[in-house]
Amino acid sequence: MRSKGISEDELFSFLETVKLEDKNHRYILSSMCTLPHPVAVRAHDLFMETNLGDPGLFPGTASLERLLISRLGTLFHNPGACGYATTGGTESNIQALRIAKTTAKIPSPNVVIPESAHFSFKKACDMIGVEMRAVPLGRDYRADTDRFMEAVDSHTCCMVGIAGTTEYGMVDPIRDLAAAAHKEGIFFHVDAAFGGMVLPFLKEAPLFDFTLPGVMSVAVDPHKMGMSTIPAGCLLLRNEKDLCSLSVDTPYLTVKQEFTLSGTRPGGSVAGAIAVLEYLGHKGMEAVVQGCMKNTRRLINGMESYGISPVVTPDVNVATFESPEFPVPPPWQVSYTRNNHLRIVCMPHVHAGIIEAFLEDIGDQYAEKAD
Ligand code: 0PR
Repeated sequence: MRSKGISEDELFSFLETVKLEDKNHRYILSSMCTLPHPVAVRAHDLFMETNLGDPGLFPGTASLERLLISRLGTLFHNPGACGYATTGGTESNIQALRIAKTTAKIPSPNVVIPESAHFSFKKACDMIGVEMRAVPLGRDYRADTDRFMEAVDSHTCCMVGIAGTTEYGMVDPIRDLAAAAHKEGIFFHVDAAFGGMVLPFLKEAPLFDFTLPGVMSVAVDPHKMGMSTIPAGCLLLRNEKDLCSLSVDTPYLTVKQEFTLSGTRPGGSVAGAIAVLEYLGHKGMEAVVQGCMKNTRRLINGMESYGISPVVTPDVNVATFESPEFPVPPPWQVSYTRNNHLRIVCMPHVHAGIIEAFLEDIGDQYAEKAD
């Protein structure tokens, strides 16, 4: 550490220079995060110092967390759902698996997930000491229910379905998986970290939420399509007793028990998340999400016109393509899936003008290759 501090001017000149090294959002086509909505930034700023880890000190902020859970529970057809704001999909998935393991009380438990599941499930299974069984997908890049059930046995404490896969933007057959889990009496968790803020705003979307009796928990991330500040995830549970199965005693705090993974927890990003929902309402979210889907379709059509085929027709705004024969020119930031497919996420910051600029650059590469 410096023995004597530097001036504020010097400090911020240093910070601004460093920030210039970061990629510009104009060119970021690979991220499931986006520029936060201005009302999220303002709300985050207002609640900057609050700590939901000691909610008795911040009852106002704690009421915003309850409002966020209640709004999302209602959106997912269970106004009575309980839950809390996590740091994101990773924490929500870890906690869902902990709940499943704790409540099942099965010796040598395993968790069955589709191969498309986010790597956070690997971390979760490592941490809680359960066997992870990853089941190969069907040809449509969705979980194959029959194969899935072949991996399930009397030691299975949890089955997982993904509503909006990270790599291909697909929704698993959640209805079938949830029904099978229900029949077997197995805890079923839906990872809707991405799709949870997309599917409710589409005209024809597959069912993925508490409408299905087998669905016991849902992970959804306001810091992805919810345009909040980071970190803002939510874990929702059908039954309060499941969440309470994680409770530990916190004798010297303003509340005597907590079930969260983190201790100190930001109130700022929770305020940011609820601010966006209240400000935009269902209609505003619909406009944002449908705009992203329109841009996804335009991108797919545009790429096809250069002979670059889509791998699938995605259920959410993630487009994947057979790898083109030419490189995607910098400074565009794209990503590649484990199968080496080009992947582009059409987040709200990737607006129509950006898609056109990208397609124009791809068109130039295509023309060069043809020469
Ligand atoms: N579940 C799903 C379906 C996800 O897509 C992700 C993250 C998670 C869980 C984990 O969420 P957290 O990262 O919030 O814990 N999906 C993105 C990914 O891994 C996260 C991301 C976002 C990565 C922005 C890069 C980036 O620039 O691709």
